[in-house]
Amino acid sequence: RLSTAAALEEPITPPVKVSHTKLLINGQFVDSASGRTFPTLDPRTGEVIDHVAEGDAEDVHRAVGAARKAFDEGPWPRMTAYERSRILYRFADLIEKHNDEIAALETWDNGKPFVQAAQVEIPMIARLFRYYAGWVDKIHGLVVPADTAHHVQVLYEPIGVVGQIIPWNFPLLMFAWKVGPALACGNTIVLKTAEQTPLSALLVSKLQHEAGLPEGVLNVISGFGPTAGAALSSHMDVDKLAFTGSTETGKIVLGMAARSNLKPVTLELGGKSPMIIMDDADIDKAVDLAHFALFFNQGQCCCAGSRTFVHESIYDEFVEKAKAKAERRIVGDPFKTGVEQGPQIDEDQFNKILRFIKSGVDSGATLVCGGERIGNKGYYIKPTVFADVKDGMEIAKEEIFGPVQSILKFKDLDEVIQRANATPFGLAAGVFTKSLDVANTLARALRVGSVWINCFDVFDAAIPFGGYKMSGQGREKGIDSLKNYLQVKAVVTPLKNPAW
Ligand code: TXE
Repeated sequence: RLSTAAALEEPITPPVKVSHTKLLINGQFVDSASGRTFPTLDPRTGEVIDHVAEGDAEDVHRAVGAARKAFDEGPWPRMTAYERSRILYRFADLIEKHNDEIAALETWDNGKPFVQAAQVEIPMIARLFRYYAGWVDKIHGLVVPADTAHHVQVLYEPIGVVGQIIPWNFPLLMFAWKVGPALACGNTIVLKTAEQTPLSALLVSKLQHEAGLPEGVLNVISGFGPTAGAALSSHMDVDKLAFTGSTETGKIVLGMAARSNLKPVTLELGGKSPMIIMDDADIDKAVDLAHFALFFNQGQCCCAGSRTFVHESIYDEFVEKAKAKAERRIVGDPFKTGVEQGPQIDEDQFNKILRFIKSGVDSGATLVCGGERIGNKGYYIKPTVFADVKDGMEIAKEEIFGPVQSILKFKDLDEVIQRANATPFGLAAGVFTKSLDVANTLARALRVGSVWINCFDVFDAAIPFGGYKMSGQGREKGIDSLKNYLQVKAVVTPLKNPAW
C-alpha cells in the first residue's frame, strides 16, 4: 500500500516533453492572431506546464475558412471511401505507436492516473478510429418506393464544416468521439479543446498529416469558451456544432447556434446518474461496482453513478463497506504506479467540490469518511462518502463532479424507479441485481440513455452514448453518431416506363 503523504511530497517528472503549443490551422502550427498565450497548469501542483497560443474569434474565423476550403475544394470529401478509410486506419496506427507519449501528456495536463490513460483511454481512442474507419465505405444511400412514377434515391452526404467543443475530463477520448465519426462521413473540422487541457489534442493532431489527412481537414484551436467557443458556436459558416460540457453552457451554445445560422447541434451534458443496488445483490461486488461508478477518473465523469440507491435491508452493511473501500483508495501522484486517484483538474473544480461537501454536512447528511483536501499543494481530495442522503439535498440533486459518493436508502422497486427518474438529467444508470425480471423492469423504466446492468462505464466504440432530458441531444459513438454528421438528400427522377 502506498503512503498517500509520500506520494504527494515530490511530483514525479513526467516522461514526456511538450512539443506543440500553437494553434493548428490549415495544416500549420501558428501563433494566435493576437499573439496572446495562456498557461496550462499541472493539477498536481498548480504550477505552469507551458504557455499555449490563445485562440479567439479571428483565429476561429481563419480555421473555419481553412475547413471551408478543404471541404469545398479539397480532396477529402471527394476521395473514394476506401482511401478515406485507409487514412483513418493509419491515424489509429500512429496513435497506437505513440501511445505512452500521448498518455503521459494526458496525465500531466489532466491529472488522471497514467495507467488509466496508457492502458485504457489511448487504446480506446485508436480502437474508435478503427471502428469509424470501418464505417467509411459502408455509408451508402437507399432507393425507396414512390407512389408515383418516379425513381427515388436517398443520398447521405457529409454535412460540411463541423465545429466541435470538448471538455477537460477525458480530453482525448472526447476528441476521438467527435472527430472519428465526423471524418468518417467526409466532413472538415474546427475543434476547440478545453482551456484546462489543450496539450494532448495538439500532439495527436500532429499525426494527422503523417496519416495522410489533407491540410485544413482537422483544425485545432486552444482557447476559452466565451471567446473562441462562442465564436465557433455562432459562426455563420459552420454547418454543424457538437458540444460536450455542462448543461448550462450547452444551453448557451444551442442559443448561439439558433441565433446565427440555425446549425444543428448535438449536446452531451451533465448527469446525476442513479446506481441502484437491489436487496439480492452480492454486497461486496455491489460495493466495488458502486465505488468504481463514482470514483473513476476522480469522479469527473458526466455519467458518474452519483446517487447510490441501496435497498434498506442491506443499507447499513453497504455503507460500512463503502467506507472501507473509499478509505483504501490510493490517492497520489498519477504517475506513480498503484495510484488510483490523482488530483482534480483545477482550483475552480476543487473549490466547487469542497463547497458541495460542506453543503452535504450542513444539510444533515452523515459524513462517513473523507471530506477534506489532501496535502497543501495541488488539487487532491480525500475519497468522500455520505450516508443518510435525502433526495432534496443539494448533493443529491446537483452534479458534484468529484470523488464524493452519496448513498440513499430505498424500500421497493416502484419507489426507486420514481426517485431515480425524479431529476432533470437522464444520462445513465447502473442496476445491480440477480433478478432478470428486476433488471428488465428497471432497464425499461429508467429514462436514461445508457443502462448498465451488473456493470458500469462500458464504453465500446459501437455502443451509443448520450442523454435523455437535460443531459443532451443526439448520441455519440456507434452508428447513431454518424447521423449527426450527414445530410440527407432525396433525388427524384421521373420514370419513362413505370412498368419497368
Ligand atoms: O464546463 P463548460 P466547465 C460539468 C461539471 C463541471 C461543470 C463546469 O459539473 O463541474 O460542468 O465545468 C467551453 N461558448 N461538466 O466550466 O463551461 C469550454 O471552453 C462556447 C460536465 O469546465 O461546459 C470547454 O471547452 N463554449 C461535462 C467546454 O465548453 C464554451 C464535462 C466545457 O466547459 C462557453 C465538463 C461558451 N460561452 C464539465 N463556455 C460532461 N458532460 O462530461 C465554456 N465553453
